[in-house]
Amino acid sequence: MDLTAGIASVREEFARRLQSLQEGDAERLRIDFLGRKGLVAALFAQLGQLPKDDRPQAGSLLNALKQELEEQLGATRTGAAAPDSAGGAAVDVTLPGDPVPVGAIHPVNLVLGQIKDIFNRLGFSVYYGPEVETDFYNFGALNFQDDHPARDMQDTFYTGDNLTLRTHTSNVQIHAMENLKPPIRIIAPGRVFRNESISARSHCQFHQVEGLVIDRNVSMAELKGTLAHFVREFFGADVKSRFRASYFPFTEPSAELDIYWGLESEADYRITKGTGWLEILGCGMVHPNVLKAGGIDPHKWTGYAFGMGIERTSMLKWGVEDIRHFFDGDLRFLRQFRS
Ligand code: 2NM
Repeated sequence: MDLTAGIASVREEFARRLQSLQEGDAERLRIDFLGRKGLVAALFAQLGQLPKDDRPQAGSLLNALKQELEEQLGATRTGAAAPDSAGGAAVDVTLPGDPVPVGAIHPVNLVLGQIKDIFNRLGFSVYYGPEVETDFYNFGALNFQDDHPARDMQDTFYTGDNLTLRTHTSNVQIHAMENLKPPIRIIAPGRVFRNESISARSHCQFHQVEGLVIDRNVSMAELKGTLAHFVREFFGADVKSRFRASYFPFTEPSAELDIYWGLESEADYRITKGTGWLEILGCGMVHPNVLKAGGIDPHKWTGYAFGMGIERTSMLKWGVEDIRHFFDGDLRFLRQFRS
């Protein structure tokens, strides 16, 4: 038989079989045409009977046929063949695809982004430090006395002899004092850890952002102006705020900033303990001992610092009632922050 006619008839036969292909029959079809004793192999066997000069061209025609049939079979297997050429087993490629779930920025990062923006506009840059920290950077340099209760195992996670999971981001400020030359204006965001039992109000991990300014003649007045500006930007221009004297080991004098929350609902009474005021952040003038520990001369430079909890701030901003939501990874919670 003429080889060209043979090729045409095999191709025709293959198309006919493909047309009426039933699910699961593709392998039979492959064996019949492309198997070791299949129709294509039979055509290859005829090559030897051709005149020598005709063999190369006939060979390449056969190779092309083999490749063509393989491709068509491959297409039916992946289901990509159009329905009219592949029969019942094909997939309707015109159907819409499966939806791809779209994520959302975590509310901790959302609030942190807003805080960074506000302080960036005031000339602060962002500075990071380690979450596992030595006693010196987490406590000693921050003017915590050796018998301070925060150093107790009850309150702090120890990971080694002299190593803690940091209990605040204030360790970053000491690194910044050591590594940068004043004037310094930084905010330090990050994860912190406390050995507390987990409840709606407290968690063993949360996030803080702290700030540090060191310059010549920095005053409490500048601290108050900066933080009053911050709360107006963050909570709205008409927010009422007040400074209240407080105590921290690393600052002197120290203060806390409250915003007026209002006393309209029963929940307002509960979260403000009946006062209408809510504590937002702690702050103060950096203690001379802390400047010295960071290698800065307290006779030449003064500074102020502040710190706030990010989850706590987010809970106030959005009325989240349980801090555990931030760490559960529950999409029903997280999707509410999709912008
Ligand atoms: C706060 C409240 C008050 C603070 C102080 C320092 C440092 F290292 F500069 F002394 N960093 N952060 C500070 C002061 C933090 O958080 C409630």
